[in-house]
Amino acid sequence: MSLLKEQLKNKIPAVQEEIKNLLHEKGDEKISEVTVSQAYSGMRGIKAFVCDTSSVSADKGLIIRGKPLLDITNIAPEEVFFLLLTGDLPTVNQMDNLKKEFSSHLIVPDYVWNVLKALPKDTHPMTMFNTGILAMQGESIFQKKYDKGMPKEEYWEAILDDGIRLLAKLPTLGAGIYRMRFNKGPKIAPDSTKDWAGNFVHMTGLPDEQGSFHKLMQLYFMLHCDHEGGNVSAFASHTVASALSDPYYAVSAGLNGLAGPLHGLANQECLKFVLNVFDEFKGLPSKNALTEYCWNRLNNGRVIPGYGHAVLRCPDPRFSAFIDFGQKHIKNDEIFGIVDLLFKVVPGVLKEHGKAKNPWPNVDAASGSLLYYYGLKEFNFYTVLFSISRSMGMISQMVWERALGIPITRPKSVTTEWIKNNI
Ligand code: CMX
Repeated sequence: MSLLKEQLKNKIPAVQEEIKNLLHEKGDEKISEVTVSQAYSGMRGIKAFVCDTSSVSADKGLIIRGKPLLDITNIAPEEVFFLLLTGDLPTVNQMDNLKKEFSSHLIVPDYVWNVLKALPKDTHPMTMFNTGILAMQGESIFQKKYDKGMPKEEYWEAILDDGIRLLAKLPTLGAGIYRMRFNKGPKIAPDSTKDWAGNFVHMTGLPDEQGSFHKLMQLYFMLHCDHEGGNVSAFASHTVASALSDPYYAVSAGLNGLAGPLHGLANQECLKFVLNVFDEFKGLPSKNALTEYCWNRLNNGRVIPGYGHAVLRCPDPRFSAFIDFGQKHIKNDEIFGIVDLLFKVVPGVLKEHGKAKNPWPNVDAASGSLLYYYGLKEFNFYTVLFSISRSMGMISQMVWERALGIPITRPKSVTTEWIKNNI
């Protein structure tokens, strides 16, 4: 048994017991009330379910298992996955063991590539990525064991087995799609001696003599790993998994939500916006010119991508971590300069505009300029990178939901007629 599974096996019974007692003591207490306007506006702010892998505070941002994000930006993606699942950072032994487990499941089956080759040449990389995941559904251990009558207590283990196998393949799938979709030549085989992010960099075929692109991808895959349970992708995958659809179905469902421009696709939209600024002004504009440019966009009824958030009310610490990286590694780059200037301009513009509740940058505002610098210029690929990372959070949440026996998601909707007659 893997050391990760062993650690979870040791932890789960105590958490099950704790929650049983909590339900006994406080089961009838209220944690939220729902107003009519919340019912018509994306259920914003309603506390309606539990997610322990991470939480998002309006004024501090992402906190992973009690650790504020900016305290742990140095850890590797494999470490953050262990942390999301167990609440602990792995020991050296546990980390080696997890890396070995990932390394033994790197190969994406040939039939997946054949399915992807059959798609139109201009298919969006997110469609290819999600199709690739769904095509592998027949590999699911959970589904096979379920068909044979697996007892409920074993669900979480089968979800974890599927989750590790799927996560291990995602850099291979993503990098293969990158090369296929953007005519970069034949796929590059994974290297089982490399770590998760390093393997991705290796398989893209992009140059990285100094190792800085590897460092960026480690940070990128770490920062995007989870954002509590209520965002579109996490909530979609949570809902689908609650029907006991296996992780291939549930992760792909979540990522279909991530592909929306108000969610993960904002990273593509954001770099597109930054490059448009660059083209318009043939370089870095003045502060006044950029302010006017932003107002024109708002007046045309378009959002400023990479700004605003449903929960955050401060600059996103994931944005700050990327800006720190940029200041260290690509300070004088002109595209990065525009991102930096937007940070000085957009919050003031959005405040004056008066609509967005949060005028500050989110995770998607800075990442594109860094990827672009390192040669990953095809911005409609960027949400695939977000997806590779966010799958860690979805899978961690799923493992715990099955371990705790959380039932099928089924909130009650009401009709407008009901509101008129009953409120
Ligand atoms: N630019 C312009 N208008 C914005 C805005 C922005 N960046 N952010 C919010 N607004 C507008 C909303 O469109 C809304 O307008 P209407 O009343 O006309 O519909 C109004 O301000 C109020 O919205 P809000 O309550 O502040 O924000 P929501 O919780 O409804 O939406 C989000 C949050 C992220 C979808 C929104 O801020 C947005 O569209 N941002 C730009 C896209 C983006 O960066 N998304 C990525 C988020 C992070 C991620 O999931 O990856």
